[in-house]
Amino acid sequence: MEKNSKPNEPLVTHIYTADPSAHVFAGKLYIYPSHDLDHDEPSNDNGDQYKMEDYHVLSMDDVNSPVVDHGEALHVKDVPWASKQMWAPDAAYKNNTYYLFFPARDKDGIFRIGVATSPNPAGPFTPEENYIPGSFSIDPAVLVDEDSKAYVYFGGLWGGQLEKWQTGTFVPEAEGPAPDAPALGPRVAELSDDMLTFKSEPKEISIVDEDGNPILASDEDRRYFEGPWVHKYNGLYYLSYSTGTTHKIVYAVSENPQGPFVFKGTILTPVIGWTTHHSIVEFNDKWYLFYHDCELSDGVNHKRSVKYTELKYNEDGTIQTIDPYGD
Ligand code: FUB
Repeated sequence: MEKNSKPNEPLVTHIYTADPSAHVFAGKLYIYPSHDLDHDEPSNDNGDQYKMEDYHVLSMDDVNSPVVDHGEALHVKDVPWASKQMWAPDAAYKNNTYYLFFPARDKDGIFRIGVATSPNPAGPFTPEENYIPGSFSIDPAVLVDEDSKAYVYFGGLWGGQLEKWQTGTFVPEAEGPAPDAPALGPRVAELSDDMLTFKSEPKEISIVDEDGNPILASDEDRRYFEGPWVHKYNGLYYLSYSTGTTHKIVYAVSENPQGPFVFKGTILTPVIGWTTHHSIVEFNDKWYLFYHDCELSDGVNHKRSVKYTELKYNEDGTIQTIDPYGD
């Protein structure tokens, strides 16, 4: 049991945590983070330093309550298809079951997305034998819509391998699009009713500017990099994501869960550390941004800590930009 949580402070300090996916389940806040390992090995652009092996689920009765670490919820050694790198997960509730969606490298080193289930939001979770057929890349985020349809959004550049799937198959040497070509978008797939497979092949999401022109690959302040999250506000779908190399969380809006999404602006300015990754959740009539940074580890990129802060909308539905170190 940790001390009471406070905005912009690590939720827990006994382990490093990152990539928080926050949900309200059974009236409580549950956070599904990555569990960063405390090692001192070198870093590279392939993300080999992110060598996470398991997941811990955190929960809070309220945003000012102590945070409970429910212990190990799933370990890579128990996932028959996975070899390493249990990266950013998400969770969903449907069919009286909690589903943990997670990426990991398969035995050939290719990132895939798996599912594990539990009757309890804190796990432990039992993994399926194989990854979701047709899945690839990283950072799954699941939206269960008001009509009960469920969508999984995913994809990440560089270590996340998204650019290697441009032809529909894995091409190890493939690079991203030319600077003046449309940027790669995240992928979306509707999930089957049992949440274990894709209903159809994943589609690429288009992100456009206010004039309807695709955001270009060279536009690193706005183009998609990794870490998608979709939430609904006033009937609109908000797709937020990391811009990677420019270290922002930005967002785009659509009337359709599968897009196209129109770019709107910045939610979170850069945090301490290379990666930025977030989720957005409504709890007790307020909205919260969960994010991570590397303040606790003095800037070590692979030793991150999950934090939260309140998120506010303007009258027109746009989101107010958050500076995590402002007053
Ligand atoms: O935690 C490993 C990777 O770092 C995640 O999958 C990315 O979103 C980035 O946060």
